[in-house]
Amino acid sequence: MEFEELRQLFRDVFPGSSPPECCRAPGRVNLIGEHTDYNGLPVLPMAIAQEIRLAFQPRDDGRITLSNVNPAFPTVAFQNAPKIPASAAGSWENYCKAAVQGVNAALRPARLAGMDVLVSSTLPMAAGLSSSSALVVACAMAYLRAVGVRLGDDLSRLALAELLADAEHYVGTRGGGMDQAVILNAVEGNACKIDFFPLRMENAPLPDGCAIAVCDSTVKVNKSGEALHRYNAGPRLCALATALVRRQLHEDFGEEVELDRLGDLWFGPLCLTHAEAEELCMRAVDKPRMTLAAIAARLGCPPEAVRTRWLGDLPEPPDGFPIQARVRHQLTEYRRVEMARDALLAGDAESFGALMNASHESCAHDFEISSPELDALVEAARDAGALGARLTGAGFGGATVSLIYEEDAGAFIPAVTEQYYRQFLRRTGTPPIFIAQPGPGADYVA
Ligand code: NG1
Repeated sequence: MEFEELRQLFRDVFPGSSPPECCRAPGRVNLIGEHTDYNGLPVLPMAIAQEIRLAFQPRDDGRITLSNVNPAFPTVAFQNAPKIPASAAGSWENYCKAAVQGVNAALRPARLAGMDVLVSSTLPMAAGLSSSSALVVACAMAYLRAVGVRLGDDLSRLALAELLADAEHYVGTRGGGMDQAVILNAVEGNACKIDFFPLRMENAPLPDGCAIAVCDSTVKVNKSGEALHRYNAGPRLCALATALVRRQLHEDFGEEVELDRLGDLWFGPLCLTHAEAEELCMRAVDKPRMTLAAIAARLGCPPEAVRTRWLGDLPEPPDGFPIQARVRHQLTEYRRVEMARDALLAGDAESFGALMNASHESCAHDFEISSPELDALVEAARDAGALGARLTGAGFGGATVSLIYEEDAGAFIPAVTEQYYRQFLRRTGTPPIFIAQPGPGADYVA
C-alpha cells in the first residue's frame, strides 16, 4: 500500500485523529556471515526494497494501539509501562512492545507516551528477510517521535540499532545486532560489512553488473514461535564454547581471562591472530562431540549447572553436543566475511560467489541450519549459473541469496523455477524470486 493510501486509511481506522506521520523500515538479506553477529563476529548484509510501512500519531494517555492493513494480524492495544507484559509467544504486537520497552529502558523518557499505529508491509513474513526486526525498528522510530527524540540528532542511528538489538530479546530470541544495524544504517547502492561491540559499518557496492537473486524456499520459519528453540541452539552452544575456551585460557595463563564471547579472542585485549584463535579453540574443544558429563567435568561444575547456565532445555544428542563443528563454522565464517569484503572492494564477483558457496556448506554441515529444501534451492541456483548461492538469515527455511549478473536474470528465474519450484515443490504459478539491489535504510517519510 502506498503511503498516501495508508494515511487515508489511518483516518478511517482511528476516526477523529489528525493527519498521521509515516515511516518505513526495509527488510534485509545477509550475503555472508551467518550466526556470527551474536558472537561479536562480522556479517555482510544489504537492505532490500521490500519494507514495513507505518502511519502513526502520538497520544498523551500512554495507550498504544496497533492495527494492521492485513486482517491476519488482529488489532491490539496495550498500556505503556516501564515493564510491558508480553503477549503469547509468536504474537505480532510483541515486536512493538519490544521496541517501546527497549527505548524506555535506554532513554528513560520523562513521560511514557502512547501512539496509534497502522502497519502495512510489502515484506513477506517469516521468509528470512527480517520482517520482525523491520517492524521493531519502524515501531521504535514512531515511538521516538512520540517521546520527542530526534533520530540522528538526539540519538544516533548506530546507538538506536545497538539498543534495539538488545530490546528484541524481549520476544525470546537471542539474536545478534545485524538486522537492526543494516535496517537503520544501510546506504543505497551498498552492501555493508558490520562489526559489533561497538557497532561499526563499512559500505561496499556489489561488483559491476551484479545483483542478488532472492529465492523463497516457501518453508516458513516463525523464529518467535516454533522455530525459537532451533534458532537459540546456535547462541547457546556458542556461549558454551566460549566458556570452554575461557577455561582453556585459565589453564594456559593460570588466571581468569575475561572473554564474553568468541569474538573477544580477536577484538578484546587478547587480540589473537586467526591462527592463534584457531589453535586455542581446537584445544579447548578437542573432540567432535562432547557429552554433558564431559563438558561439566571440563568446566569443573555439576551437569545441572551447565544446563541452567548455558543449555536450557536443549536436548542432549545421544553422542553428545557438536560444539567443535559450531566453533569451526565461527572461525571459518569470520575469515570468509573478511575475504568477501575484500572481494567486493576489488569488484571480484567470482571470488565473492565462491565464498558464498563455501559459507553455505559450512552453514549446512558445521552449523546445521540448512534443510533439504534450502540445499535443493541452492543447487538449483548454482545449476542456473549463479556465481554463488547460499541460505540467508537464521536458516531452517526462509530464503536463499544468489549472486548473478543482472543481465542473466531472464534465464536464471525460469531455470530455478524448473528445477526447484516445479520439480522439488511441484508448484506452478509465479515463482517467489526477486532480483535485488542494495536499498536505503529506514527513514521518516514526508
Ligand atoms: P533472521 O534471519 O532475521 O531471523 C537472525 C538474527 C540475526 C542473526 C541471523 C543469523 C534476530 C532478530 N536476528 O536473523 O541477528 O543471528 O539470524 O545470521 O534474532
